[in-house]
Amino acid sequence: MKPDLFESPDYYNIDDLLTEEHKLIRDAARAWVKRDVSPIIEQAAQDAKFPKSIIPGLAGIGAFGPYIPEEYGGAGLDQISYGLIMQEIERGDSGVRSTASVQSSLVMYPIWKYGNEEQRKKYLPKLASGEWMGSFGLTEPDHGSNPSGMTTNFKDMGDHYLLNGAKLWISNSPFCDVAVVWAKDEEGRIHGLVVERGMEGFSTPETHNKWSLRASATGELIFQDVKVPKENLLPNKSGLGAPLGCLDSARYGIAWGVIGAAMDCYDTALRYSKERVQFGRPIGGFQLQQKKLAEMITEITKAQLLCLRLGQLKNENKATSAQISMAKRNNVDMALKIARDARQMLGGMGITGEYPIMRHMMNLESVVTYEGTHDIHLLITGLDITGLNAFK
Ligand code: TGC
Ligand code: FAD
Repeated sequence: MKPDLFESPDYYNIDDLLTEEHKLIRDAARAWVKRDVSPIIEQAAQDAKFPKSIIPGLAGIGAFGPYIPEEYGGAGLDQISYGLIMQEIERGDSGVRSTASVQSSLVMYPIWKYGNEEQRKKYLPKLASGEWMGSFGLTEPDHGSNPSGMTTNFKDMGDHYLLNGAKLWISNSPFCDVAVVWAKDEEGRIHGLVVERGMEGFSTPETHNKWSLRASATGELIFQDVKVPKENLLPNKSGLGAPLGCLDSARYGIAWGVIGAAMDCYDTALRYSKERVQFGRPIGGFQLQQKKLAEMITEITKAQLLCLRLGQLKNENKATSAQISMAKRNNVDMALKIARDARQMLGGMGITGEYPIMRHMMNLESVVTYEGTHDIHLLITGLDITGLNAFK
């Protein structure tokens, strides 16, 4: 792969709206991605291997639990810092951001919010340091967009719970040490349970042959009569709103993250357009190429402003689930369209691993599907503005 020459676009001087702390955190994450992710990520994606060597570095930039309080090992940062870290990581690769999103928003967040003090102390510091890695099991083979239909279940056996079922499409599953698993009790109410690697009957087979998120490990979580200690049930929230609350946090991070992927595609295409000569001129001088670049920077700028405002609302605890959903949908769609246009601008070179664009484009095909598909998010906005439920 070519050297990482990334220069971040900031067409509306949005940096002026960030604090010095935000910029320091963002720049540290950016420098780490340039140094430790860019040189290895193309090969990791080609080999379809999650590069475990970067786990300590992710912990070092505060990517595991950016907003979790410091007393539990988190970085204790605000929501805009969290977003900026996700942006920088996804500028490197959506799969690496996935690993950080799952660890922070889908594993640490529910333990912090729905767990008791013992559970927080047991799990959060090890997850923050990357000593333990986590996964989040909501989706099942027959229940993706409709998680309320899940069949994974547990029975109260007196001194423990007996867990049965299966989860599919689970990021980090093949190497996770702990999994936050959503399952129904005997009354059909959904609860979160922390399942640990090594528990008998718990297995995590990897899903192979993905064309997308190849540098992220995806797999199943299978539970066959797993005896889960009673102290592993998250006691402070149950019902579908519990896992959906975690998704709010992860979707927010994705809305920021994909700006990073879009910026990398735009920056690469802009540089290429000034260097690549056809018909005796740099292709960047042709109107059709300029139209693509002009639209890209416009959409990136709009996405940056959307996220900044959403971050302010999150910091004030005022962001609604529907607002977060809109930002996830809009920004992923924006990034995917930019990746497709940028790839075309590089002609044949655009399909190679010499440049990051095709990898970003393929990754974004997963990002537009997970954490709620594009269409599901359209329906969330539709319900919010009309009051009429078009899901069912
Ligand atoms: P519905 O009846 O609307 O809601 C059930 C209860 O949940 C509450 N609620 C929420 N709470 C918090 N945050 C949200 N975003 C919430 N949305 C709804 C709701 O108020 C209600 O509470 P209560 O107290 O009245 O019971 O539920 P529904 O069954 O109609 O489903 C709604 C729907 C379709 C929007 C939802 O299920 C959905 O979002 N589906 C998409 C599924 C999804 O996003 N799955 C993601 C799996 S995890 C993943 O993809 C990780 S990828 C990670 C990576 O690698 O980065
Ligand atoms: P389906 O729900 O079967 O949807 C198929 C199509 O039907 C979609 O286009 C959808 O928009 C449409 N559709 C569904 N319902 C409606 C409706 N009511 N109206 C209109 N259209 C509808 N899940 C986890 O729990 N944890 C993870 O860590 C995780 N990581 C993932 C990593 C990857 C790489 C991928 C690809 C997925 C991951 N997922 C994870 C699962 C992801 O959240 C689901 O794939 C997603 O929610 C969609 O579910 P599905 O694939 O079953 O599609």
